[in-house]
Amino acid sequence: MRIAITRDVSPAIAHCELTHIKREPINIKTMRAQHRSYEECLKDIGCKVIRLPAELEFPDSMFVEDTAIVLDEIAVITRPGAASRRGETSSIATALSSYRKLFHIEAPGTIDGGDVLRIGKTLYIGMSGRSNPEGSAQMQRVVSLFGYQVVNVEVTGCLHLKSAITQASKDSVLINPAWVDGKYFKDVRFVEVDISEPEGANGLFENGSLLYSSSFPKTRKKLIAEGMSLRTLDVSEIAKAEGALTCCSLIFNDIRS
Ligand code: CIR
Repeated sequence: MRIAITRDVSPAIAHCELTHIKREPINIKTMRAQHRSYEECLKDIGCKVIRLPAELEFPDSMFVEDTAIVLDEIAVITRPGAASRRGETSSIATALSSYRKLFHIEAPGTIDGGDVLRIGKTLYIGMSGRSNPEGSAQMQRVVSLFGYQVVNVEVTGCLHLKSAITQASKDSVLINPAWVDGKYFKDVRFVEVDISEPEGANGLFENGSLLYSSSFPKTRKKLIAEGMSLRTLDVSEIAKAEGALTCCSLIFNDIRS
């Protein structure tokens, strides 16, 4: 069984962090409806969704991906790069503690989960404005105990590594080569975003399906032509908070069952 932890939209979402986009009014009802459809889609493809309650004091707390890296063996609770987001991790640690033994990234290390792309036993970690070499070194010390290797990846022009590259199928990745160099990634096939859709590299590959945003129709066409099995979602309101598909969940195996 696959578990997907999500968190309800914070009533304070209007005060979210923004780095690469301009602030626009967010319609919280629309955002919540898009978030519900996202959760429904996860259920449809076989996940058990556990929605944590909204956190008023943490505007960005719906973006649970950034707070932990969950592997089959352990979970690493991150120390998010944005100071406003550090308090989000304690309720996530509580939620994960019944599923995994926990490790923690400590100061001065920082890691956002959005910077960690796992492919097999390799964790690619984006050296973005949010994750630093000290955080990555701490991650390496922990995960190497379980046979994983860590590769630091340079990213430019976007928030996180997974703004620039995500898994699109078992053997392929969707990439915006303007934001990350493909040279780091071994044994994968590359599908490039359409040049007019630079923000289109974040898809969520889960249980054989690729959840993908309706905001990037040209890239979507390419993915369909490549034979991907797509589930298209409107996440345009979530994008106003600089969030995308992977950010809204933490998905892992329930190894207790
Ligand atoms: C932030 O800047 O932290 C949020 N407004 C967006 C976080 C998106 N998270 C992700 O891509 N993993």
